[in-house]
Amino acid sequence: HHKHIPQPKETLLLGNLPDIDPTLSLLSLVRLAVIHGPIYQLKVPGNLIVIVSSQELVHEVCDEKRFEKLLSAPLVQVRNFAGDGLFTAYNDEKNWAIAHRVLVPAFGPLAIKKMQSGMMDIITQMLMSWEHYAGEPFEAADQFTRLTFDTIGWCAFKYRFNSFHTTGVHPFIDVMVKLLSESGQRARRPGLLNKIKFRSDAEYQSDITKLHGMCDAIVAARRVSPDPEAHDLLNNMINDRDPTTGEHLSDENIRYQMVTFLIAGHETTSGLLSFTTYYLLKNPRVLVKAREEADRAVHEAGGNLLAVNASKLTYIDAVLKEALRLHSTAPLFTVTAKSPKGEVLPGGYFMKQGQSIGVLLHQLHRDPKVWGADAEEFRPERFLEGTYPPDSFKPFGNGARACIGRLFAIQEALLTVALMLHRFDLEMADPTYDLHLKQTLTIKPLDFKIVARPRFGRS
Ligand code: MNH
Repeated sequence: HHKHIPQPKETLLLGNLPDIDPTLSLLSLVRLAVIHGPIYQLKVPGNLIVIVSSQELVHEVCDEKRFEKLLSAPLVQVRNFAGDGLFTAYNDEKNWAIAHRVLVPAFGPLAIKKMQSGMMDIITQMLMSWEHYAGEPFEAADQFTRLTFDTIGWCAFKYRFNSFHTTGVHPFIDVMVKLLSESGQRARRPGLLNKIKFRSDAEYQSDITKLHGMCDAIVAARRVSPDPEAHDLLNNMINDRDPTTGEHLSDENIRYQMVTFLIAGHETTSGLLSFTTYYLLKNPRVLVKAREEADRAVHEAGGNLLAVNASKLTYIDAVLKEALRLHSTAPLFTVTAKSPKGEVLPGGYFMKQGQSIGVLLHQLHRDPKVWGADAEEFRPERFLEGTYPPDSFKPFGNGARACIGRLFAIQEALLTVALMLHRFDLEMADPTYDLHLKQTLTIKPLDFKIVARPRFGRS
């Protein structure tokens, strides 16, 4: 017989809904894991979710022969504008397999290396804007969001958002952020209510039309004037054939991939850079070592930023991993049992097919059996010292549905951290600041402000 899954006490009408803070559900899920252990279930109206968070259980649900990605409720809403793009496609959708085969090489090491000059272009713009702040505090997450958006726009489709030339944000970004937040809310409302709220539904639909229009215009322009030297993802999507079927991506699917790269590619990386900066400033010992590595890399490149060898930044790489361990900016991914007969997890817990199982990275990455007694400490060396058991570190998700953009993200973050440490002395605007989180689809530090002063005088 199957074992009962721990569950917080339910209320009569709302089930476990009162246990979850809608503005910061991550911390509610973490609190419940501390109380109820590495597996528990929550009943929310119309849904039952199981949350797992030990290496032992996560290793089990990462077995792709038995478990597969399940689109969570907010991701189903994101399909309204990201369609069958890679991130929101169902596992058996034909366009997922085609786009995956076309895009894996486009996100591979050689292609990403070619994007270094594009990345440096935007990083340099950001650092110039920091000089203009001239010692005035600014919000780290705001700067890094401009950076990652502009980088995706420029490296993926040679489009300039020019976020460092305006105080506001580009209409594209505005529409996108609205759509993402509305999707979260729609996921929490019963379907009928979404239709009844005419005003907001009309605005939602018109925002989707605008977003698609902007993407379609970029594709149309590239078709009219091809740019074989662009070395961007748009060229891959227009020109490359699927090696298996020989098919090209359709214009509609290209549009969905563009929306997907903008969603998946900017908030996660900007959150990573924000948390990394926070931890560097909280841990001066780590900052000193990271800066030595950055100075050495710039020196070895003879000051030529395009020649900086990102693959030599091994300590900064460990710093990024350690930041992702403590705060995975995509804090949860969701899987389900593949077999109609369901699966039994270690401990005797039965998971029926279709039952959503959320992997809670925050707790997984602190599993004391894996990370030891100093799991809460920021200590990048742990990633240089040894190896960890399989599926104990999953900030980029799992298997075939894992992040396709991880090399892109890591190279962008490595170069950004190295350059900002090389060029600036940084400090917290408020030395007493303690980490607070802000959650949308992803997490970021809330109200984290820094001060940057050029190390070598104005350049
Ligand atoms: Mn990314 C999938 C985390 C940067 C494009 N990404 C995922 C998943 C996680 C993830 C977790 C799995 C989601 C799931 O199982 O439902 N991604 C990250 C993190 C960073 C990141 C933590 C940065 C740090 N991702 C990027 C960047 C891009 C990108 C940059 C694009 C330029 N990610 C994707 C795409 C997918 C994905 C596309 C979906 C892949 C697939 O299912 O085929």
